[in-house]
Amino acid sequence: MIRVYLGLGANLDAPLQQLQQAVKALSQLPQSQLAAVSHFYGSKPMGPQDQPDYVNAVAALDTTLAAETLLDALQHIELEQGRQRKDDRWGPRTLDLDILLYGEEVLATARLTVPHYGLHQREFVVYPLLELAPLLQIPGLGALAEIALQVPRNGLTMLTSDLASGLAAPQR
Ligand code: A4P
Ligand code: MG
Repeated sequence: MIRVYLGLGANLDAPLQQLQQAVKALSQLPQSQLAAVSHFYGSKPMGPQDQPDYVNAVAALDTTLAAETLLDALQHIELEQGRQRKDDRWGPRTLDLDILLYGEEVLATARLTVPHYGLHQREFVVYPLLELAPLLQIPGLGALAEIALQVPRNGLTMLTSDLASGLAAPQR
């Protein structure tokens, strides 16, 4: 089994529910066991500011799927949840699933850059990941806890389950 960390993000069509549904889909992946999911966090959009705030989380998955097979499965989940790939970089989306880390491997293929290129600069990745793995070492970058010292929180808020259920409540 390889320990993989995945970044989850959504900012369209009830993002909290998108993340909840994604967690369920991850728990059903073949050859895999969902080991842990961080709290959900509210975060300000990186990139274009004229888009809604995001909900982000990080999941730990133990798997025997090859990295590109896992990527296929993640992209399938994104599409199932209504993701439309557009050209606008960093634009809004119903669901984004990124492979942050695949064991200790460093991958640079046409389809995969692992560790994920933005991992160490994004508060919405660093802090949820720190929650799951405070002692984690990032290949090529060093201790996650040290990296976090350099990353401002930028308004990142942990969504408590009360708040989360409030936000997820259907509109009346
Ligand atoms: N790809 C390469 N490496 C990886 C990897 N480690 N994991 C390739 C997943 N995919 C990887 O991805 C484009 C291609 O990247 C894939 O086909 C895969 O082969 P995509 O999901 O179609 O495109 P994208 O996600 O729009 O592009 P990008 O540059 O990955 O966007 P980001 O970096 O994910 O940013 N603000 C907040 N607060 N929270 C967010 O989650 N997310 C984004 C998207 C913008 N602003 C955000 C957030
Ligand atoms: Mg992506």
